[in-house]
Amino acid sequence: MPQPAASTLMLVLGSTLLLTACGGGAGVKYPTLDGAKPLVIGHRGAAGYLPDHTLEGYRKAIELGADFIEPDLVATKDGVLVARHEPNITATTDVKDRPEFASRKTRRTVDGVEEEGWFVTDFTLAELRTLRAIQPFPDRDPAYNGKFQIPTFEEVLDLAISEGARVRRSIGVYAETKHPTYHASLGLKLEDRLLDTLARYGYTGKTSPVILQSFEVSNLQYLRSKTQVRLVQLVDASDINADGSIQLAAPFDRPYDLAVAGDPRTFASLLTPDGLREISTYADGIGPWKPYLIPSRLLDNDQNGQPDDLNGDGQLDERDRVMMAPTDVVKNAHAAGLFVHPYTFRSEAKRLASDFQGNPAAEYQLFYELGVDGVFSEFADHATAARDN
Ligand SMILES: [Ca+2]
Ligand SMILES: [Ca+2]
Ligand SMILES: [Ca+2]
Repeated sequence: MPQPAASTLMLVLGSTLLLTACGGGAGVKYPTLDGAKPLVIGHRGAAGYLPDHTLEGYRKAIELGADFIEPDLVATKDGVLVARHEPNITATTDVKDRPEFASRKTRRTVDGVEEEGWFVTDFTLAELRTLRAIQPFPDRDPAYNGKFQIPTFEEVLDLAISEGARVRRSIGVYAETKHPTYHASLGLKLEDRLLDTLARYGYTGKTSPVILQSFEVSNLQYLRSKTQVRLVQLVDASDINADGSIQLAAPFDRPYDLAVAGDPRTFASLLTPDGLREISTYADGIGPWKPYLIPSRLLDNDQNGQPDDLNGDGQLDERDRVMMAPTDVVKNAHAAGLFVHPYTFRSEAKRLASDFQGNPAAEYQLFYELGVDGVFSEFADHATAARDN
């Protein structure tokens, strides 16, 4: 292995030893913005185990130790906020197998990209209730496909309250406004519906058990003018190149509201010191794709111009990547007063860089040592174990 990979591996091992030496858990002082231990956010619920965005999945995340559950919010035709990763529900529900909705299949343009399928915005809540969720990752357990309904945002809030009381922990709700510009174009703006719902629960302050997140900018600025609940600017990219540099291709190159407005800022420019200071005028934290914090690269040790299949399994995936040195994004974000919650942590061996040798704890340790304030995890049990044990 060349030098960078070897030194990164030593950093991983060193981190593990440091936390172990401190006894883990309560005795550890984490280099977070406020010194508190990092939050574990149950990404889409417990997506590693159960279909995304179901009450059963959120309950499982809480059971596995998540501090927050993470509904993505889209609006129904009759204006109800429900939890789905996308307006397009072709991959996450059994809608394509429902003859009664066959005629609902259509084409819609989301963030400048035309998609075919079934869209939440063409269904009333009552109609959506008849559908059942399915696991969108083909390599994950399909045993629960067809069993669980699509929940409303209110049901998610209620679940956090009732399960929090049951497990005697504060359970927060970390809600994402999905495709705000798309929803506004259909006359189904998300923000006031969201604020009205939160107000009914008394969630209007910085200490409310709620965090709101968006990949767009202007809707966060609007939310900031109306509420003091914590806000997070998500920061996306289209991919990571072989050399570890971030790839920015539309529509994942910049917030879609900025694209529509002709604003030249990219997601990467949001993470410069100036960009972070600008974010701090309307948000409390950032949610960057994790390669912005610690990139990884493919190797070409045999110098044949092609990336090397490090583990020799005939395909190129995360296992063939090596972690690189951390960037200054966490340091600069903290300097701007912003907390940092990177996404997405997934435990499957093929989703872990070679440095971690199939052990998800090693990845969490590396990011916790860097000072992240929370992690979006699809395996909350692994995230909390790496933090607390
Ligand atoms: Ca999300
Ligand atoms: Ca090669
Ligand atoms: Ca491989």
